[in-house]
Amino acid sequence: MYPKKRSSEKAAQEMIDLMAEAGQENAWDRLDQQSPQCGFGKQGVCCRICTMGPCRISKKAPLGVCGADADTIVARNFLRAVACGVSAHSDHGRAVAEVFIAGAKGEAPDYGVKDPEKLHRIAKEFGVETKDKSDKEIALAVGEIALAEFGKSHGNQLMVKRAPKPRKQIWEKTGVTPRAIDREVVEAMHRSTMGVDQDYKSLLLHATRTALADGWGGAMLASDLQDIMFGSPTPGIGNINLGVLQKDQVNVIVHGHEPILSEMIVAASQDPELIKKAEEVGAKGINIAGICCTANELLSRHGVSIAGNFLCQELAIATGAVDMMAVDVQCVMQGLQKIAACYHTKLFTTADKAKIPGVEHIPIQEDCALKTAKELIVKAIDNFKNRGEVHIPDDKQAAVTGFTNESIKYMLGGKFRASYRPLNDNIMNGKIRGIAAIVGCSNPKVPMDYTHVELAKELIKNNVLVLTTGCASIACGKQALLNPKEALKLAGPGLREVCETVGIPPVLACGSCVDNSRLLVAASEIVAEGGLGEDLSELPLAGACLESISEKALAIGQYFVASGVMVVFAKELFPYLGSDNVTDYLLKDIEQEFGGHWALESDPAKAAQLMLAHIESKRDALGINEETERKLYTMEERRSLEL
Ligand code: NFS
Ligand code: SF4
Repeated sequence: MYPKKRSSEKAAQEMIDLMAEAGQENAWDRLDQQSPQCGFGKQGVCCRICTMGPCRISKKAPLGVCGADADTIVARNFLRAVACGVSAHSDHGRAVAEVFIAGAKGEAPDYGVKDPEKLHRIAKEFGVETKDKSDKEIALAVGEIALAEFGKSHGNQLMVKRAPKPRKQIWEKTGVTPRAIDREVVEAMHRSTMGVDQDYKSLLLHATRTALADGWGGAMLASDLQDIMFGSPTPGIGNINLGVLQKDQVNVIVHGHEPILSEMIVAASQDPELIKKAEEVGAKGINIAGICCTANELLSRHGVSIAGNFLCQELAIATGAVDMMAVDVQCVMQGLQKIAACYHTKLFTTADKAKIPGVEHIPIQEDCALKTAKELIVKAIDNFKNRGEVHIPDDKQAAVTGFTNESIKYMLGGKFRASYRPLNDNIMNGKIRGIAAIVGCSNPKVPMDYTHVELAKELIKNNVLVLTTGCASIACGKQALLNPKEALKLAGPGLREVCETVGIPPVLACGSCVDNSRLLVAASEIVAEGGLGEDLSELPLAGACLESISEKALAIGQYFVASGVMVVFAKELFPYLGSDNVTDYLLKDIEQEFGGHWALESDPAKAAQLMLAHIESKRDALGINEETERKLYTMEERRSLEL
């Protein structure tokens, strides 16, 4: 079904070939060594949560030692994966909240308030008194409330208030309104230990609650606090792909997720003294580039180039041009240590939560973050002279990124009458059929970027506006889909007309994976704008993640489903199909409760058809298809009369 190559994109393929010639191993080679992979694991029917096991469910042995059946084991595995994904996003959110508070207290002098307007907006939302208070005082109050969301003993997630009323009622009725984030995760772990919750539906319902604590909690807080602290993204241009590495400059790569590190590295790289130092070693400057979500954060806030997405991390080092790579948390391959040792790249871990044996650890501490970032850059400069042979693929694409629920509104309606009205009108009149979210990673089981790009092309051709985040967004960027001039050529006439009028590409890069929560807020505001139903589940909206690696993707999928959205996932990358009951629930029955459901399809063309059919069915239900058809019919009539 997939094209038989490792990457659908030229630069990566070039580096993969080069690594093969040099005898260097990467994720694709290790996948080959791991193949064939365990069939029980692929079905989610392996349980090793107690020492009577590990138990593997088969026809011959349909029950674990404790008597647990496939339904329980698959549901428990699903719940645990969601809980891990939620923990990753939300612990990122917590780290941001802690630095935010330290900044407000003056204990982290390098972090401040860059978007006071948003600070005041969130303060109002949180019920924080702002009269006669300084921004720092307000930030402290906001930060304390945000931090409490992770572990408060009573009440529900505050951000849930942003959802449309019928949605909140559904969550109340089904008992899944998320409480403290930590509590949902702890309860997930408790329920899924040996001998606790053994009803697959009950387990899956808690997976929903846990996921909602992320989408409408931890991840949403992360995005909002980062906006206040580092500035809200606004649409701007940058470059994406390995070709952003510079032969004649000191190349520094920041890789991971939390802007707490990468923002400081960017600031440090602009220090005139360090630039001078770089020149002294024969470099023309200091070039910062990002990998993974931290890259999305930096491009959308500062126009900093993106070297690539998840599977590019080893390839970047193999160019021989990366003088230093600083990583923090999540999606960092341990394989980097080996490859960095083979080339000249200095690799550093910076988060105390994430260390790698054989890699020097230089923690970024909030009270002296900029100073540490400068030290890291000095190490890169000192390493410039150690470069061996350099091979940088000649590929990069200009990309417009930086779309948020706020900035899309501004683009549509202008700063003074920012509104989703024009978007709603164009969905209602059928120029735009609907909205699709394309999210996710890159996985060596799929030719890199292939599904994200093909799916996006198919959807925009059919007049669907695409919003994208994470590594999917970088994939689209590498293949010119975030470049308005190129991408609009591929868009259907209605979508093209609207995008040209507003001045946006047909694929909107909305940031990192925690920023998926921005899509929920945007969708809620589209509902509030009117004309497209009362709830998120009524919108002509669908989501897809056809290349994923991470439990985070599962958490995102589950909170989208629980928010009323259909989510298409690649069947091969969904290891929870070993129970018919769990499959039936996630693919069908869950829709009756939440209005959204999972769908499984690996082929991007077929996934696009599923999404288009879903979007049209929602349009039918809203009655907006009838109207456009009637109008067209009258036009035809008029024309025939004229003839
Ligand atoms: Ni999302 Fe970001 Fe990329 Fe996947 Fe990893 S970087 S949080 S998990 S691989 S999109
Ligand atoms: Fe086996 Fe049950 Fe223990 Fe799981 S909990 S390992 S199924 S005995």
